[in-house]
Amino acid sequence: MATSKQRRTPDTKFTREPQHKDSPKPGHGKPTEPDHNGKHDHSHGDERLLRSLPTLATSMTFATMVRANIRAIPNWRDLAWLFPVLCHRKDQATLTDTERSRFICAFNMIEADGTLGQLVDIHQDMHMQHTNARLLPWHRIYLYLFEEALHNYHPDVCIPYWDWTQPEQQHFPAWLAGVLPIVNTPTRTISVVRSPGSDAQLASIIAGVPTAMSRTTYDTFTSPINGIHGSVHVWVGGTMSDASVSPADPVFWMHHANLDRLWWQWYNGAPGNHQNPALVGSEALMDPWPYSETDTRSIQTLGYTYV
Ligand SMILES: [Cu+2]
Repeated sequence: MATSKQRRTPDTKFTREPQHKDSPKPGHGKPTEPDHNGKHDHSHGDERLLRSLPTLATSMTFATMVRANIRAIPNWRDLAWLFPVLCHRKDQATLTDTERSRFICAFNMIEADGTLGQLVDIHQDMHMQHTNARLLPWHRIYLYLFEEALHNYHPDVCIPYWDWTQPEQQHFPAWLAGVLPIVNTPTRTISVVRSPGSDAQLASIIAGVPTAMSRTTYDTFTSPINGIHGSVHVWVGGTMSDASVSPADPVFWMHHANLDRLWWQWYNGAPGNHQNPALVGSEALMDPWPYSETDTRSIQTLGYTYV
């Protein structure tokens, strides 16, 4: 049983999953279904979403009730503040105390309903989502599903990003230091622990970001980003340094939101950067979910943006 108490040695951290050239896991070769109206619907009526997050279909939170009856509410269109069209993922350093506690509250709620534990176990499974071109698109869907689960409790909560490219954020976010959840998965109980390295070590890991951002092909961009990604996991240490348990730490989501943000920034940057990962066949399927690489090309279509 892999718990955070059995910490792995650095050589097993984020390097032990095979390259995407390996034969795909059987049973995940289903083609994705066409979207309704050719447009991705990220409302809770999305069948793909309900299949991916069955708890959403069975839970009856305040948010679920309001959503179900929203058309019966007078002037429901004025409720955009409550259910914004795009989730605004903000820099963690800019969050108010209320925004921080609402994020942690929503995190704890999806731990309590079992969704988080299921997501953690899926991350442990081998979906060829690391050390290859699938890292960014696979985790884009993974974060999207996590955020949708948060919305079941707090429709206004979006995943904060930890912008470790900023020198003033090159340390572990202080407001999270005391947040050490115990996460139950269908198979395990994970007690989150950390042992962050020094600020200087983090700064030196991050020093490779500008070079990565200047690359003009997806592969040459994603390769150094992949390395920086893993190094930050190891720098945080403890639970974060072990891919079989890392999503139990809330900072996992904030770290990956920043990677996702950098990818989006790179994609919309210099002409020539608008490259999508060259994934074909089962590689392009973000298993175990029925989303494909093409579903990951627009963050607005997935329902969020970075501010
Ligand atoms: Cu990661």
